[in-house]
Amino acid sequence: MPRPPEYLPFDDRYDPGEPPELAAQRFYEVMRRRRSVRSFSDRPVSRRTIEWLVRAAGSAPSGANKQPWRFVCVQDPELKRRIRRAAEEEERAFYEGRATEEWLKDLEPLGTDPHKPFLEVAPWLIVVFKLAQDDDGGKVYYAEESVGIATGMLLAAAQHAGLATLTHTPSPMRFLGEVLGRPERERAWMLIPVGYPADDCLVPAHAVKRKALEQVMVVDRGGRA
Ligand code: IYR
Repeated sequence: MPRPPEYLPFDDRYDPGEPPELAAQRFYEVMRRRRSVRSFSDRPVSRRTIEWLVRAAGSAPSGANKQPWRFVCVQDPELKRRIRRAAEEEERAFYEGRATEEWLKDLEPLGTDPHKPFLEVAPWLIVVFKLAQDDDGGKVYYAEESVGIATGMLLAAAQHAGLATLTHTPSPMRFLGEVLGRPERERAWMLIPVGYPADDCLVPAHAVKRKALEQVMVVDRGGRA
């Protein structure tokens, strides 16, 4: 016989202390100022800070609450050097042939290239892994969606703390599991440098543009034509 689930009263509710319309706007005002940064300062960020970011990410919802993620936080200069070297090798192959013409054209306004010095300069690299299997060998569900949500929450937590991030996806990313000695069931999913932007940090104007609300939001008209 299946055991009935245990339930708890939901009494630790978050109250923003202001109407939702204001709270939602204030959050937007924080998030809209997030930029993907490719020029980092070497200003340190405490391990405690990174722990809070990972706690925030780990509070994400996930399929059957399996929490199919691992956040490997790298600060060791030698590991960062090895990650940079391997990432740049993949990126060279990408820019020099693997990428389609169309892809390269789409990247032009961002000004990206195979050089990734930020992988050594940023004080932390958070390598997000997706678990293909739970740590106990059990199944995971909607792992892609779950890791995506958790990573989005990590980015939001960093922004809220005044820290810059980059959603970096060197492809293929297999080398990350190898360099970091992770088990086979952990699949490298995203590489996120975390730190402060360099004083002279520039961001591509193209990346600042966002679609208008009307382009991304559709509200039903209550069945009226
Ligand atoms: N991974 C490469 C290329 C790249 C791809 C996309 I899609 C971007 O939005 C940005 C860059 C690189 O990091 O340079």
